[in-house]
Amino acid sequence: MVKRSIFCATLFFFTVITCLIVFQSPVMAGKIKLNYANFPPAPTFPCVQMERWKKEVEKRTNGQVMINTFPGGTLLGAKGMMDGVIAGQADIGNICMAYQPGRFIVTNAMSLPLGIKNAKKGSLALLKLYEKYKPKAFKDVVVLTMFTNAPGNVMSKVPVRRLADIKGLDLRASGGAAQILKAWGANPVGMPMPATVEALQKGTVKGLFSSLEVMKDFKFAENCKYVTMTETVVYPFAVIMNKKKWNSLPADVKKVMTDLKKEQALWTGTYMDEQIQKSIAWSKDANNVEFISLSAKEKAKWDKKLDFITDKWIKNAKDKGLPAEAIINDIKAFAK
Ligand code: 3IO
Repeated sequence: MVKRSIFCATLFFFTVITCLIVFQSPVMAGKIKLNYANFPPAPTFPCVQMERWKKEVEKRTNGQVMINTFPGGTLLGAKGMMDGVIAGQADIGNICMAYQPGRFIVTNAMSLPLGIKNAKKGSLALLKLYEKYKPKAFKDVVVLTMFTNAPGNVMSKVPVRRLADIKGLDLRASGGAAQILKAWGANPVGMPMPATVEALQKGTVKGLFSSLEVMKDFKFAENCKYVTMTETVVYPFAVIMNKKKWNSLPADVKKVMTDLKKEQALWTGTYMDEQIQKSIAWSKDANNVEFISLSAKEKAKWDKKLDFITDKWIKNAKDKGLPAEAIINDIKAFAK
């Protein structure tokens, strides 16, 4: 009797184990682990969109995929992101293309003064641009999504009401925006966004040029009491994946990520535009920031100074054999 029950128990045990191995292992929770690197701090929009993507992928793959996120440059920093992902130091990474203007010529055309109105339009236009031209710069990675920030404005410790006020002013900008600040007469100081916190505190710069959500997300409103509304140029971002890692993924996981590509661009653009409104309100109400609008006549003067920038990009892109005018016309049409 005892012998028989031991036999039954043993049989039952092995049957359960066999079932687990045969039926469960292909969808065992967290079987595929991916590392996702990001360069700015966790509360900023590139990291908020990262957490949203992580949550959606884990949900839609029924936990088959587990994503470990690394905000704040803890796995890879702003400048080493692209090469780090190509080398496999992280499986996934978020890059700001403006930090390497010469490397992403086609997609960086998004940061020309073309009048893109907001991050939602910018993000969808950027993704379309990428899908149409499939730039060589991305040949060693797989693009999971792309998005832009909202148009840039001047945030400063001193008021900038007219062109004369910006002359010689030390303002932080990312790679691509330096020539815009220079054209206005400012003294551009190049550095990635996370380095700006210390530069403002130490006084190495008197302000910065970027999208306004940073007033709240980086608390720049505590240092910069003036914003001049220039509403000029967005920056393109991309979320990229190591190619070998991508190739190792099962088809159903690849499908989940591919299906998320455009949805994530739209989600991020929408989130960014909403965050701008909250940041403006917080800057005004809690930090007494003055928002300066330029008169139509003054704005026309500022805009005119930037006319040569697109012409210069076209000439350079043509020299590199790119269909430069078509790219510019496409961006304008895609961003409508
Ligand atoms: C950016 C980068 C990291 C976190 C928040 C951000 N908002 C806008 C940017 C883009 C950027 O680096 C820039 O120069 O405006």
